[in-house]
Amino acid sequence: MLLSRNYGTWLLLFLLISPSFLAPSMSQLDSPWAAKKRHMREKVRKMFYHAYENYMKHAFPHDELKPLTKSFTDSLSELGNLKLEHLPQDYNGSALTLIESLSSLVIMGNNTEFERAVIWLSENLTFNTDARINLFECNIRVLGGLIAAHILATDSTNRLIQGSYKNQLLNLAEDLGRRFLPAFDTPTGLPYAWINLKYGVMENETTETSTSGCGSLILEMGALSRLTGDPRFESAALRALRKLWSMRSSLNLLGTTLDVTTGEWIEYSSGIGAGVDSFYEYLCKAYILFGKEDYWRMFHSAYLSVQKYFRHGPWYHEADMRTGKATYWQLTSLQAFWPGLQVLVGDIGAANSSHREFVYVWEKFGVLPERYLLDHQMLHPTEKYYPLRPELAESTFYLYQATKDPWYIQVGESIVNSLNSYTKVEGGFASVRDVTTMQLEDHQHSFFLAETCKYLYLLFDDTFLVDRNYIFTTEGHPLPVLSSWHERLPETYILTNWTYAKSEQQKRRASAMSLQVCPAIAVRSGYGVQKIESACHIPDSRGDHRCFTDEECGVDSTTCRRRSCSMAGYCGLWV
Ligand code: DMJ
Repeated sequence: MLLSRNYGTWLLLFLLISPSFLAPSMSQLDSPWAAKKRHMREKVRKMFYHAYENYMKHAFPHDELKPLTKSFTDSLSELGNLKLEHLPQDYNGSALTLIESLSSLVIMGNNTEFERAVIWLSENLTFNTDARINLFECNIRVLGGLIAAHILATDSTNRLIQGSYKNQLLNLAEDLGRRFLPAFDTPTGLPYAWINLKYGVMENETTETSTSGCGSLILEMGALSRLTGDPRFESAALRALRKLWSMRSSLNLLGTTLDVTTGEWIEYSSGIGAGVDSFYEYLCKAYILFGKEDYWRMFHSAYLSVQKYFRHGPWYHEADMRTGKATYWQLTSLQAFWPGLQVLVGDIGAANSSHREFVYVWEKFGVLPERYLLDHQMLHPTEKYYPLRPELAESTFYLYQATKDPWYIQVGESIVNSLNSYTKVEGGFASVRDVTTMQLEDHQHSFFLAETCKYLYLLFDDTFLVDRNYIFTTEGHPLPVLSSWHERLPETYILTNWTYAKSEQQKRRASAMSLQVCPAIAVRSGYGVQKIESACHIPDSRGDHRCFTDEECGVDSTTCRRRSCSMAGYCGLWV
């Protein structure tokens, strides 16, 4: 393991930031795909402004737009599906969609509008409000949005504001971060899911939270500490993350919901989707952003367990954290971020096959339904909606960056066309209530501007990333990878075991990470031959490999193929 533990991530990071990887060559510019990309980029730009301008006209400074009735909703306080009881009469919202749009404006080159927005927020935004907000949602959307915008505003290469900007967004972020801190005051250090911005944790507040709710705070809070010099934000988030990790099972699996006062699990079943998704994402990205070995170790063990216990071919089901036994066979729209994360660690083969399954379901329905029952091959009866989620566009962007395979451009085009045909209305873009009828719902979520449009735009035009080194938070807000934020640099680079990704021009070295996780291989190192654990390996039920049915056979560790039971009653790769 010691051999190439940092290798995949750093290699991909190198590839993602390398100018030759990003900058289009002349022949690329001349290719038919270049024209297609320019055309699609303009289509996405129009989509973004249609959503943005309608928000500014009908909903700003409230949180989100209701595109069918051209009105607004102050949804920040209701995010996480709980209703707010404490919204003051004069509450005007938090301009959530504007904050979420800031980095997208810069990526699309609209510095003037960005500057206008920064000035407005500097003069008008306040968090001293009697509003009960969801910590996770407020962290990824508001804190993340402000921090990313502050960094963009102070980055001289953007030629933004400069003179007139006096760190107002950072001051707002710091104020918000301070209001988060009382949530962490629990016996376990795991934060409450809900907090009142003005009064802190409320009486009789629920003690239930989710794994992603308390385990995906480290990027924003860590960045806030690095920017302000106040270590309290990063330590609170890190303490919670460590506590959460200590609650893993012997299989290195976590559940979905837990109690922050007792540190006991409430829901033992989990997968890679709702309630857990960004926990995995933040372990990996925290390692990239802060360079701490701890994050990598946690991520690596967690990733192997996901591949081992949740993966079934290209699909990911849920499993009980205690036994590893499958619980729910469901594909959810949120899971579609996973191939993007796999690209970051270099497991491109696995990313590609799972991405294809999500594309298949997207094409089947025209958009991605919230929940699809894999065992019954049917939609979940009550979760037939598509709220303009970004995850498939996000993974498509990562896979295109890594492979330059034009097929991903076609996938992006199909996503754009579906969004325009099914969800565009005069007053913006509306969520789909039921993917079987394409009946719409009166809500344009802020992540449509923060993520969906941004990833689609970057898929067709990555100019913003050229010569830059950013990672994106789970809400699509860019944070720069700075050596000054790293405690130390990666230890080893191993120049063996390359895998190759398809490209327009030439084979490009992608990563050896996929060889580390699947299949099992033997690697020579200074310490002799090491066997690398296979993530796909599932042993046969019996040690002597005897069987009566295929179900008693496992998955071969080297080829990752399912073994079957022969006529003579032995498990093997018989077909
Ligand atoms: C976004 O708010 C974030 O990506 C979050 O992590 C989960 N997904 C939603 C959008 O689908």
